[in-house]
Amino acid sequence: MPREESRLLPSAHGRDARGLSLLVSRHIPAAAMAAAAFLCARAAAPALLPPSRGLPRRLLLASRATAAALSSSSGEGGGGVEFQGKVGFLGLGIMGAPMASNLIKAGCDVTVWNRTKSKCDPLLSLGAKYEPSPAEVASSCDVTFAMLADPESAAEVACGANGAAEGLAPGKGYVDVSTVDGATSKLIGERITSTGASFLEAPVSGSKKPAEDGLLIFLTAGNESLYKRVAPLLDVMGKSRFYLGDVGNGAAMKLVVNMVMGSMMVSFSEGLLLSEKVGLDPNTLVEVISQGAISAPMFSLKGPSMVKAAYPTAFPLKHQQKDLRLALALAESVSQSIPTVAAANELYKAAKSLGLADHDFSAVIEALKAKAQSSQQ
Ligand SMILES: *[C@@H]1O[C@H](CO)[C@@H](O)[C@H](O)[C@H]1NC(C)=O
Ligand SMILES: CC(=O)N[C@H]1CO[C@H](CO)[C@@H](O)[C@@H]1O
Repeated sequence: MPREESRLLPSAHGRDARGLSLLVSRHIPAAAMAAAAFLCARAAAPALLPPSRGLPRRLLLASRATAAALSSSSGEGGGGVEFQGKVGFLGLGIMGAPMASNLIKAGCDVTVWNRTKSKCDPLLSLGAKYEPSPAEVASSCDVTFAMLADPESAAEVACGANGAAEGLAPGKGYVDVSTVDGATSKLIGERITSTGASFLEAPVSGSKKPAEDGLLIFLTAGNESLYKRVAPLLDVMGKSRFYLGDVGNGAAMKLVVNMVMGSMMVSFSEGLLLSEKVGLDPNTLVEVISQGAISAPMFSLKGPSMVKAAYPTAFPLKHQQKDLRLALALAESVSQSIPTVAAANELYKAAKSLGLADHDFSAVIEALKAKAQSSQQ
């Protein structure tokens, strides 16, 4: 086996984790990183805890016993979820709301919080409870999930004033399912574990629709016993889960997956344009691809609208470009060449300068069209 390949992930995220933090910090506005670091560092000082409402000891013990019982029996489809504790959910945006709602529908005892309180109402009507701050959710629940939009809000909700860390204590768990960079994830993890609670990084692969359908893919890293304890909850919200080792590895896995996705989309775009140029119907190409070994839901989902030059945003182009940039830096940190990704990155950059940053990343095809036009002139 080629040595370079087998070393890629471990060396990038194990002993050489600093490389990753460095490169990852480039995409986060420096001020935001500093803020996250500040929040987490400041909060690491002994927290000024409001007299904790403390979790009834019995409940803690009960949920531990359940977790222990669970590790031997794997999820049966039937009745309720095999998690008896209370579950907190912070952040009820496009992803968080359907995820929390799936937990409630599965019979979990769920307490929610969102900065905009009205976002909680649909979940309260499904039977969720409400607490006015992340700290209060964390202190009243056994395990708290967080789904925030970006690294800055993930750090703020975990480590800021009235943040989850202020309500955590030994025996409790915090699962961050937001997509953050490895460096922020480590900061959050350190703050959470400083309370004696355990931490799991668990970014998801999949967007709005899979979240609604309970078909997400969890890429987890961090405390393995917490992973086992929350597995039944992950199984309610997702179709598969992976445990990847040290905190930071979930973020890295998501980066590699998104890197592959970015170059696939460019390749697909080139095919659509070429088929049209040589007099084929690009819709037929979409159909042919969907029947073969290279079929992918992404092509079938986005192909028809791409042919019509429509790019309704499911994953913004600027985020795709950012992930390619981070992937290039990651590859550089282990001296791996990724020429296709480098070329794809240039096209996404061109698409951004055409004003397509907030469109779906499939709009990258417009950058190819622009190139074709300028070479005709
Ligand atoms: C996981 O968390 C538990 C509870 O906080 C702790 O006792 C255990 O040492 C942690 N495991 C690891 C590998 O950090
Ligand atoms: C901090 C927080 O949870 N904010 C979320 C509240 O809900 C809106 C939209 O539903 C999200 O966009 C916010 O991120």
